[in-house]
Formats: sequence, structure tokens, C-alpha cells
Amino acid sequence: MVIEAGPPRLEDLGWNATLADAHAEHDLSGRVPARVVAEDRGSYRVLGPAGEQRAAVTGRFRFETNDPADYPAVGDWVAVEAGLTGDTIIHAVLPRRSALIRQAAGRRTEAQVVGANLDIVFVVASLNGDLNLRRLERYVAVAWESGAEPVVLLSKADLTDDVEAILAGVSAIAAGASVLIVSSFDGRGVDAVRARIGPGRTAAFVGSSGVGKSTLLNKLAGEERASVSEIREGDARGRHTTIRRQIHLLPEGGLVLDTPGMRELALWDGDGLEQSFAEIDGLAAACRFGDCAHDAEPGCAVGAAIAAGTLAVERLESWRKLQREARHHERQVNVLARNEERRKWKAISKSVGKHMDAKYGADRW
Ligand SMILES: Nc1nc2c(ncn2[C@@H]2O[C@H](COP(=O)(O)OP(=O)(O)O)[C@@H](O)[C@H]2O)c(=O)[nH]1
Ligand SMILES: [Mg+2]
Ligand SMILES: [Zn+2]
Repeated sequence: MVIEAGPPRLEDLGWNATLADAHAEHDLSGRVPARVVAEDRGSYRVLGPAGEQRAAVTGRFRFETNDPADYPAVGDWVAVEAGLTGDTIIHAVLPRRSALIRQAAGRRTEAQVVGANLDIVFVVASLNGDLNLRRLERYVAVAWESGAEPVVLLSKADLTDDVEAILAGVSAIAAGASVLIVSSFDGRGVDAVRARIGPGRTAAFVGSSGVGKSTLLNKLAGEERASVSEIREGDARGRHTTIRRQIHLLPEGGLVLDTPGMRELALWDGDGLEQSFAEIDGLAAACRFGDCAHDAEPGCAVGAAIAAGTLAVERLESWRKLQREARHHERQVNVLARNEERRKWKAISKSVGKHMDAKYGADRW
């Protein structure tokens, strides 16, 4: 690929005064800022005024960092130093303004940062006929949780004549997020998406695989950046062709993070639920009992809304399910945190003990 415009300026990548202050505060003299644009099992690509380079964290960083969520993630701003040979060295991660976090796949309870410093999270769902409102609801909750602005993108608009009916259902669960209709095939809505991103801003595309995220990215970029998996409509299980997460700089400005379809998108904590299910929270405030479980109690405003048909019972069920999930997860995290605390205190008291022994003799205290 021919690079015509040369390396981007920091502002094009989203650099701002807050980040500049953080960078100065960290006393990172001699280190320059760069943005992590790709990650693949501990190996990074960073983009800065020096162009795009391979990068790795220092041994010291590894030694001092226990929580996987504190490692650089795609979208992070990092302080780097050019290595004499080989990889650029990452010394520090600057504080994140927002982070899209999911529970890492598998059995271990671990936060995985899908994208950092995002301005907008596009939750993409296809209008091809098997739009799953419950799954969409979950994605919107995770998007709210990130601290970025969630926007629902209904893709493949060329495949349906019934946008209005679907739109009504989606708006009911979108919870304050705006909803855009797009088709990468006929071009509908693509400019609106581009306008939402805008120069210096970072957007992420999330959603099941096969919904058209990579195709839309290519459309926005005006060239093939990500490979598209050919799926037959009616067999919507797209193959995973977007292997790694990567941020792409758009020609008119703005950055897009394309993500592979995520099978397990569990809520990290319950923070996003209040916003995603704001109408249920609002109703609950009017229940007669403060601890109403909305389970046939007298004076239950949630039950009344269901009876009146203004609240869908499925919506209440998803809210309950996601809350249970968040609570379960919180418990797991607490157990892990306690174990970690215990381990730390053991180490500290051991070393304090040694220190006291040396100073006062082992039998003096
Ligand atoms: N009809 C229609 N098909 C689309 C559209 N966008 C993507 N596709 C098709 O959907 C399939 C999956 O697209 P892809 O971009 O790989 O989805 P991703 O997994 O979300 O990245 C491919 O066969 C695309 O050609 C669209 O706007 N309209
Ligand atoms: Mg893709
Ligand atoms: Zn109630």
C-alpha cells in the first residue's frame, strides 16, 4: 500500500489537552505519545508521528502489572521510546477516558478491554430478518457501560421493506441511544455514520459476526481494509474473518475499530443497566414498596405497565437476566480481589516481619 499523506498528526489520532496533561504529569521525558492501533497476543502496533511501528511493553511493566486490564489495549495512548533494535518500547499507558470491557472468553473471570478511548460505540445489527432484540439489548448495555456514546446501526437495509416496524421494536430497547439505518450495498446512511465519527474521533463497531461491520468499514475507508466473510443470507452464522482488533484511520478523518464477532459479550459490571433499562428504573421508582421485586406485589408500577401493555414482559425478563449476570460476576470478582489482597498482605507482613527482626531481633516484638 502506498502511503500518500505521510504519518498522521497526533490530533488526527484523537490527541487532546487532557492527554497532553496526563503525559506531562507522568514525567515521561524522552518518551513520545503514540496510539495502539492493533494488538495480537501481547504484540502491539502503535501509530504516532513516526508512523506505524511494532511495539512491546518493558519487562518492568510486565513485572509491575498484575491485572490484564491494565495492559495496553487497542485505542490506548501509550508513552513510547524507540528501541535501539527491534520493537518500539511501551513504558506506560495513559489514563483511559472510556473503555469497552467484556468478560474474557473462557472460564476465567477476567476483564478484557476490547477498545479504549472510544467516543462512540456503534452496535451493529442486521435487518436481514433474524434481528435478535435480546442480543441487541445486551450489546447496548455493554456499550453504555463503556462511557462512550452508544449508537445502534441497523445494517443491510437493502434486504427489507419493513424498516419502520423493526425500527419501532428497536427504539423500545435502544434506551436513549440513537438508531441509524444503513446499507453498504446501496449506500444508504453511510454519510450519516461518517458524520457521527468525525475527524479526531474514535468509533468502534461491535455486533455479531456477519452483520456487515467490515463491509461498512471498507465503504467508509473507500478501499478494502478488512476482509469480508461471504455468507449466504438465511445462514447468518458468518465465519470469523476479522481475526484481530484493529483501528483504521479514515481518509476524511476519524478512526474506526473493527472487532471480530464476539460470541460471549458478558457485562463486566452492572453499570450500563441503569441507562439501558432507564424506563424500568423510572417505573420502579413509582412502586409502592422501595424493595419491590416487581413480582405481583401490590402497587407495583412495573407490573401495572406490563398489564397496560406499555412495557414488554420480555424487556423485564432481560433486565432480570442481565442483573443476575452482573451480580454473579460481581461476586466472582470480589472473591478474586479478596484472594489477591490476602496474597499481597501476606507478602507485606512477611517483609515487615523480616525488617523488624533485623532491627529489633526476632524475639523482641
Ligand atoms: N445485502 C447486504 N449484504 C451485506 C451488507 N453489508 C455486508 N453484507 C454482506 O454480509 C456478509 C458479512 O459481511 P461482513 O462485513 O464480513 O460482516 P462482519 O462479520 O460483521 O464484519 C458478507 O457476505 C457481505 O457481503 C449490506 O449492506 N447489504
Ligand atoms: Mg468483520
Ligand atoms: Zn414493582
